[in-house]
Amino acid sequence: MSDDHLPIDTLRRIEQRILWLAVRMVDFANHERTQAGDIKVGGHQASSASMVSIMTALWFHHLDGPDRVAVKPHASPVFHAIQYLLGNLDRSYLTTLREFGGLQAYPSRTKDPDLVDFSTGSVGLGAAAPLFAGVVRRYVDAHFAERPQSRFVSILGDAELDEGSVWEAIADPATEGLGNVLWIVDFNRQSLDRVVPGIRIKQWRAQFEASGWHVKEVKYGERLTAEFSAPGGHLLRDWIDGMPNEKYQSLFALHGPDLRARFIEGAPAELVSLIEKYDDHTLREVVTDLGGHDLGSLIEALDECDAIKDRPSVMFAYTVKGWELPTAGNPRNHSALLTTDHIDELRSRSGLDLTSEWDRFDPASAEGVLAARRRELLSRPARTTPRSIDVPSSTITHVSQRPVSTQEAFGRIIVDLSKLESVAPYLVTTAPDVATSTNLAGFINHVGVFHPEVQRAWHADPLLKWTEGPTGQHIELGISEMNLFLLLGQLGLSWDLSDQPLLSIGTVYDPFVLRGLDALIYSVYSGARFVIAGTPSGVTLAPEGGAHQSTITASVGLELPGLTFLEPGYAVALDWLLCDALSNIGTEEVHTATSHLQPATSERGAYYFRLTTRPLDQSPFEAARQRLSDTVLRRQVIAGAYRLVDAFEAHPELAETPGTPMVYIVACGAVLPEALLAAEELADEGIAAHVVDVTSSDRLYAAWQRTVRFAVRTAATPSIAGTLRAAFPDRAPIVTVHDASSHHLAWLGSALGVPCVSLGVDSFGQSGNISDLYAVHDLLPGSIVNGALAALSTL
Ligand SMILES: Cc1ncc(C[n+]2csc(CCOP(=O)(O)OP(=O)(O)O)c2C)c(N)n1
Ligand SMILES: [Mg+2]
Repeated sequence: MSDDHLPIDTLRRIEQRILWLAVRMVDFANHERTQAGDIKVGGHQASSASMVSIMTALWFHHLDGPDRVAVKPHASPVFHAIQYLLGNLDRSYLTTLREFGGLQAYPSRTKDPDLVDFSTGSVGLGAAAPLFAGVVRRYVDAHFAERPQSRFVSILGDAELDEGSVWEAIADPATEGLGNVLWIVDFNRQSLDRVVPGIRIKQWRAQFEASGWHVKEVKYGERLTAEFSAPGGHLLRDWIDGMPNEKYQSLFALHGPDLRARFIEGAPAELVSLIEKYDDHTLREVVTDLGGHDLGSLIEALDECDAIKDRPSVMFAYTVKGWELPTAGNPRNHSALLTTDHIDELRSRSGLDLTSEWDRFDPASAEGVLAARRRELLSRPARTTPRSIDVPSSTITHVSQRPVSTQEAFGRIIVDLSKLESVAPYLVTTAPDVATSTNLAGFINHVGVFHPEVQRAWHADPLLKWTEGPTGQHIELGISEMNLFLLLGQLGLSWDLSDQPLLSIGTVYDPFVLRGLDALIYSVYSGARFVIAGTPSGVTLAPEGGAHQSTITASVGLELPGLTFLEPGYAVALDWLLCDALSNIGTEEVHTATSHLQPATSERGAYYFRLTTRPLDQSPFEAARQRLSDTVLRRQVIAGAYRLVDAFEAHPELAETPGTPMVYIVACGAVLPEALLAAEELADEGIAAHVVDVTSSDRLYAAWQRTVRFAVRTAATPSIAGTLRAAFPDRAPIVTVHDASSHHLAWLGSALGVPCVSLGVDSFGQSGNISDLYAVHDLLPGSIVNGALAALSTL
């Protein structure tokens, strides 16, 4: 599009107003809202200023309603200023930046009052998220009716490119060929601490191009470009291009002869005489004319990237951090705040005074008319009816007579679900190169692997049909666990970003949950709903050794908000829990204007199943089913714990002996057989040991915390939560046993108000067999018996 058709002057006035509002929001929060002695509020005026032109071009010209954008964390004030000018944010919010209940420091999908598409904050993750949203949209379009065309845009800081997550994302074949993805790098050559040394664009360009991206540089503004074409202009170009970043940035703080003197330091005589034609003022205007602040150049470049339909585009928009502010280009400007004098000066330069400083544009002005038009064009229809996917409450109809591991059962349950008409279309799995070794092969055989084009199979494997094409329902990734959690996060937001609920399931070796942890946190913080299975886990995968054994993952699962942690040991318990989780994920809530402001409970988010390859004899669970009935047992399994063995039912003689000591053995997952054997040994000693299988420490802990918090808030005596009471009806000491950190279940003693001995894995593992390693970590029945005796002795 040519400049003639653009309302450039109107856009410039809008750009100036956005700059003002963004800077003033931070200023108000720091200088007017805070009291002396308060903790510093902070905010980023310079980082915001850097992005003002790019974001003006996007929201006031380029974007359409279906487009989705991730905004660099430190440009949050710019985003909210734009939403305010468009009429999507109430004026009262402008003075609430970083205030409790106000505008968030960094854009948040779940906490900001205006509609944020992607949360950002941990640099390099929000930046990559739109690429994975593009992967999800490609999948949704291939499997369901095509959605209105969206562009997935990321506007990121240049220092975000230091994060490996960015490069992992663009290198994965699953993200190839997405013509609707655009990244705009705010290329201000500054990070938090410094002006970044060296000219890195060549390296970055090569890396993006090697990954199949279209690269566009918007380096100079129209003014400077024109000067380059004038006679001798190549000298000017070579001189600026070859100048170190630090020197170039320092020009922004200089004026008059000082700027000229710095600019020509070390310059050839021809250049010095060439620039004599500019007076000092013009020289400054010319040499600081960067493309990332030239709306015409930006809009032209955006159109050029749009025209590239077969691959993603990245645009390097050269900007200056602190554009139009006295802090421009200063290496220390990251958190610098303008003084009151500077704010006064910017206010009047923006044509405002104290009475009009927070105003929107006059609706009759050209800016007001454009804002109203853009608001209408960018508006999105609100969904009014929830959709739900009908997931059954169980799939297993026949219980295996042979021992079965939870990993094996998991694979079979997913295959069974994929045979159900009501569920099958929505199932999608993904794994970082561990699909076959985490038991997804059966599902893959049944539904195939996703690829935008049908791929020829070169190898026929009778056990695994790796058929790739647009109908496949498994998305295979390279080994990056960061990519796994970024993709799961976007699959888990598909109900919002692609208007399609999905039942998304990922698998990963359990220890490597921690390898992708930041992306997992990012995704659950964003409100994504998915299932992740960490398998195999713990020292139970004994020969694999310490590098593959997980110990703290269970605690991560329990402690992370927005994620429910589950560790069943038996196949039917897993079946019930998985169906329940998928059913929750498949139930869409109606989005109301304020529903995104409600605190997210973990039950609205993601589910983490920690599984094992150790086959367990299923008969103890079947006995509990007989004893309790499916209805009661299912309720208790889902609530987090049930009594697997009732010592008095197993050994009626113990009930008949007055004063029989009683203890609870509390265990999760793979170690249940040792707990059962220990209970038998204790019975031989005349001690009644009930075995409690904890299927979700997370839900038990949440139940305990609910009663405790209620007591704290109402100054009442806490009661024992119903879930805990059902599994632990009597008061007795407990010993906890877990193939994970002993700390994970240690709180149960406090929750029940009884002595507690906790056994678990508190050091790095090593290779061996299960009994070698259980012996080292005191998980064998003999140690559990001793643990029970120790707990009893402290009563
Ligand atoms: C993962 C992570 N590490 C560190 C930070 C702290 N941090 C915030 S901004 C920033 C530098 C960002 O530079 P850039 O992306 O170039 O943005 P600019 O401020 O230049 O606009 C750093 C290190 C963070 N937010 N996230
Ligand atoms: Mg930067």
